[in-house]
Amino acid sequence: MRPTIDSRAAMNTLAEAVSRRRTFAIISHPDAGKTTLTEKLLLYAGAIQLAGAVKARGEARRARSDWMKVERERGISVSASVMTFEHEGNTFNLLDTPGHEDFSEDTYRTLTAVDSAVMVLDAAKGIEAQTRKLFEVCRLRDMPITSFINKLDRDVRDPFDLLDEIADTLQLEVAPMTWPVGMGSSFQGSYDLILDRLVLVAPGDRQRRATERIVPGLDSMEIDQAIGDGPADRLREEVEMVRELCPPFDAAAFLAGNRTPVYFGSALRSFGIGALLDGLARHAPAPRPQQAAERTVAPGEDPVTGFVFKIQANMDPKHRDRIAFVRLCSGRFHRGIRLFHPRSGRTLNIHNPVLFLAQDRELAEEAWPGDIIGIPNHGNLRIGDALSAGEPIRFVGVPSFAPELLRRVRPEDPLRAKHLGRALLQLAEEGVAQVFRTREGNDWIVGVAGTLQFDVLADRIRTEYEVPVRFESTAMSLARWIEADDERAVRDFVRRNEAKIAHDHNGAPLFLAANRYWLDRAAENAPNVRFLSTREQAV
Ligand SMILES: Nc1nc2c(ncn2[C@@H]2O[C@H](COP(=O)(O)OP(=O)(O)OP(=O)(O)O)[C@@H](O)[C@H]2O)c(=O)[nH]1
Ligand SMILES: [Mg+2]
Repeated sequence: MRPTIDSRAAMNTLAEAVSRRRTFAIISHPDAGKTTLTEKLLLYAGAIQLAGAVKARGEARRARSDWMKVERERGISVSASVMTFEHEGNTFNLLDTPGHEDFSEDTYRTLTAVDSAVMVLDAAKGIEAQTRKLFEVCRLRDMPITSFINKLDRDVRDPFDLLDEIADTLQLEVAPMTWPVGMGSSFQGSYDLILDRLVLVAPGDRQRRATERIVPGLDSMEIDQAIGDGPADRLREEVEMVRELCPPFDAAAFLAGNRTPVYFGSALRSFGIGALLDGLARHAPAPRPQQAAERTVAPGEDPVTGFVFKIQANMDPKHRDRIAFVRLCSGRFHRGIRLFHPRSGRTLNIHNPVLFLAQDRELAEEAWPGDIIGIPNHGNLRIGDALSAGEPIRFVGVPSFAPELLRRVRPEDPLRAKHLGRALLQLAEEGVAQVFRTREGNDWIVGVAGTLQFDVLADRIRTEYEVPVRFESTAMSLARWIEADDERAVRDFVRRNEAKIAHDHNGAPLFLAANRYWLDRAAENAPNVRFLSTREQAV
């Protein structure tokens, strides 16, 4: 059938919408400045007028429900947040991730929903442990990385030194896009190596978008007048060196994940944000094809598909709702659409999807591939679930990791045991922690990657479900999902090890072991059974 004019026009809008979208995560070690940068990007794009607005909104929200107590007390992010904003005709979906390793599962899952990442470095510290780990996860996915070297308003390390460190420790080619002039109290701005012009920091209000002063060319005397003879000469020398030593930006090398464009700036002083945002608009990839178990899904396909990569309950205490964060992979999504949910075999009516704007949620009338939408639901959507126009599709790559720490959890008041069970299951579905029920004794065991997760969990169970809890140590320290080609092998293993078997919130069986020795012994005795430390969420 020849396409009609109408369907061709529709194709154009889909293709165009896809080409204008940039969906990226901001990643780094704790405290490098991700949340500050997020806020300044919103400020620069005009999505907010005053920095502090995102935090203020957070504060207002936190004041109502203190489940972000850990966040407030320690000044760290514990959960990824999504922000959608427009800038010069492009739609950006930004995901600010937590840097703390105890919350890294949330970050790993977030990385499955983006097409590229911005890696933030603290210029005084360079590549830190968690940045490196997150980078490795990106590399496994061949994800293009844009680097932002932050905190130039402080006395930091030599920029050449920092570039060397990125290149050496990450085996990544570095292509500086801007070059800083001075640092700390003598930080004056940066030279744009692509547009060949000097951009000067304007002293002014840190909370507003800074007005930048621009001096074109490297040879003009104007530069000497603007920053002084000494710094001007030094800049000319350094720019020459950079051009000799570093490869130029190359789109293909960037998209393959081999070369990173590097920007210098100060999120706190709102400097270097414009160059970064323009760079993302120009070079960061538009929504990429997504891998499903059955096939690869191209963003330009008409039927709508998407997958759930995050669940967050009780975002709005007034509504006690659960929001499934869905990354759209293909097609034009609209409010009221009916989507097939392969895991349950049911069709869902999506009548109140939301978009996450800087200061508010808004009903999503329409959304496109690459967009992140929120679907309020009562627990029928889970992490890893696919949605489609009818195809029984399963997207791959959203992982679950075996926990590092296990504790038994009990309610302070035994009469609240049932409530505790409900709370634990809901929070497990959200991915706040893993929750296991032992076959013998029906104990609740929670598993986490780091102890801070216990704090968040206890806080949320207490404030959102009104069940004060305590954690007790258990004799078990390792949990592994068990699987076999022949279901009977699993059933047989479960029967023989009844006392050491638990089930996760999806009902999948796990083997709990006191230590490595017992795990190895069990594995030797059951050669047909696989003991898995990660598990695909897609079911
Ligand atoms: N001097 C200076 N301080 C900055 C800059 N950017 C951020 N900071 C400060 O660094 C601290 C951490 O900033 P955040 O933006 O919360 O860091 P984060 O990376 O989001 O931290 P996590 O979410 O916990 O991983 C805060 O005190 C910021 O004010 C900067 O450019 N210069
Ligand atoms: Mg943060």
